[in-house]
Amino acid sequence: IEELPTVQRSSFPSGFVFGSSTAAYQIEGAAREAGKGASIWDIFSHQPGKILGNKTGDIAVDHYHRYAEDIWLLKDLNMDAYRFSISWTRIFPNGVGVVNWEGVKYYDNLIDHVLELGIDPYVTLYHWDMPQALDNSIGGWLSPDIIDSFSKYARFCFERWGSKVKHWITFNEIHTFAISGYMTGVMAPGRCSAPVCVAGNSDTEPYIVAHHALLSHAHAVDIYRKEFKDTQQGMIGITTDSMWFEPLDSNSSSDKQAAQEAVEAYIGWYLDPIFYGHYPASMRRNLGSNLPTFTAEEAALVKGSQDFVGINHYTSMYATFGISGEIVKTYYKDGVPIGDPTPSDWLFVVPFGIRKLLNWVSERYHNPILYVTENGRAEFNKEDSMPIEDQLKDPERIRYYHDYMQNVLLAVRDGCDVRGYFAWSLLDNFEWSEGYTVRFGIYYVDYKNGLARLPKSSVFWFRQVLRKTFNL
Ligand code: PNW
Repeated sequence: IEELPTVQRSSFPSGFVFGSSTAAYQIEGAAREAGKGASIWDIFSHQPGKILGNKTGDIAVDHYHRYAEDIWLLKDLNMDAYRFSISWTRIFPNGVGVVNWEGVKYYDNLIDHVLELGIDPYVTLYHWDMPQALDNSIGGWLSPDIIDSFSKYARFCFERWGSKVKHWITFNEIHTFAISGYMTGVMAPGRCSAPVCVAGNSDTEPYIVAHHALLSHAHAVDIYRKEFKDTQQGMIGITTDSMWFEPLDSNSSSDKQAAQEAVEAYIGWYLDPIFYGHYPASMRRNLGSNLPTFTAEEAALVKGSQDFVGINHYTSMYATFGISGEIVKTYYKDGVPIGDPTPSDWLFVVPFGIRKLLNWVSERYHNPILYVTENGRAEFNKEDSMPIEDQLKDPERIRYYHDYMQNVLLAVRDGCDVRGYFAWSLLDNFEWSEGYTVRFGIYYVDYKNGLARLPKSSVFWFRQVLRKTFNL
C-alpha cells in the first residue's frame, strides 16, 4: 500500500506554483461598458432558452469594477498566481482594427495590481469569447482567415503586457468550444446539425474549428518566439482539458483499447499535433475525411508550439466499444457511478484520474512541463432555500481539493514535471449554460446582497495548506 503524502505546500517541490483561475466572461460583467464590443457569448446568452434561468454575463460578479478587492481575496488564500483571461472585444471591439484604449487600460490596471501584491499573472488569450463581428463576417473559427485576426490580437497583448506577464496561454480548452459550440450546440455560437440547431454540421464543423484554433495557437506562439521571447523571457503554452477514461471492464483488452482511444480523441486531438505534427492515428481512422490535415508547412509550425501544457481536469468516465465500433463513454458500471456524483451532471469525483492523466500525458509526450490550470467542483446554488451560514460550509469542496491535490503530488513523485496547480474558481460565477445555478467558487458571491464576497470553509482550508512555513 502506497503511503499518501500530506497535502500542504511543503510537500510539493520548492517553487511549485499555487493559484486560482477565472475567465473574463464568467466574472467581469460590464458587458456593454467602457467601449467593449459584443462577443458571441454576449449574443448567445441573450437568446431565450440557452442559459438556465435565461441569465447572462452582463453583470456576472462585477469583477470589472471589483478586481482590486478580488485580487486581495486571492492573496488572502496564500496563493502565488492568478490565471485570468483577456476579453478580446475589450481590446478590439470588432475583433480587428480599432483599439479600445479604455479596455487596454483596464488590463493595465489589473495586471499592475496583481504584480503589486506579489502575484504572478498567467494570462489566457481566448476563453471562448469570439468577437461577434468576426463571427458575423467570416464565421469565426470556421474560417482560416481567423488566424490573421487572432495573431494581431495576440501580438498586441504580447507587446503591451509581455514585460509583465511571463506565462501566456493561447487557448482555454479548444475541445470544449469545438464540441459544445459546434457539435451539441449548447454553448456559443450554438451551432450543430439540424433539426436541433438552426445552422451547423456536427460531423465536420468541430474539427474545422479546432483545426483553425490550433493553427491560430501555432501562429501566436511563433510570433511570441520571433518577436518577444528573447527580450521578455516568458513562456507560452496552451490549456487543454481532458477527462480520464478507465476501461469499462478492466480485464478486457478491447475496453482498454477503447479507453486509450477515448483519451487520444480528447487530449490527443490537440497535443498530438503540438508534439508530433499530426492528429492521432485512431482519430484519423475513426473520422476519415471529416478530420482536416495539416500541410507540411503547417505541421512544422504546429509541432513544438509549446513551452508548457496547461491541463484542466475535473472528472473521469468509463469507455468501451459500441456495436458498430464507436467509442461509448459512461459514468456507470453495473449501475454504480465511477465516483461520487456532484451537482454538475458531468462531474463525478475520481481523484486518481488526475494522476493517471498526468502520467499519460508525460509518457506520450516525453515529459513536458505541465501546469494543472483548472480543477474543482461545484455545489448547487441554494440561496433560496438555505441560510447563508450553511451555504458557506463546503466540506465536499475541501475533500475534493484535498484528494485531487494529493494525486497531483503523487504524479509529481511518479516523475511528471508538474510545476503548478490552479483551483477553479476564485469566486462563484457565471457557469455558462448552467447560469448561476451552480457555484464553483472558493469564495461565495451573494447575488442577493450586492454581490458581496464571503469566505466558504475552503478559504480557511487553502489559507492553512498554502501558508509558507520556514525551517529554522
Ligand atoms: C471548464 N469536462 O470547462 C471551463 O474552462 C470553465 O470555464 C468552467 O467554468 C469550468 O470548466 C467548470 O465547468 C470544462 O467535460 C469542460 O470534464 C469540460 C469538462 C470540464 C470542464
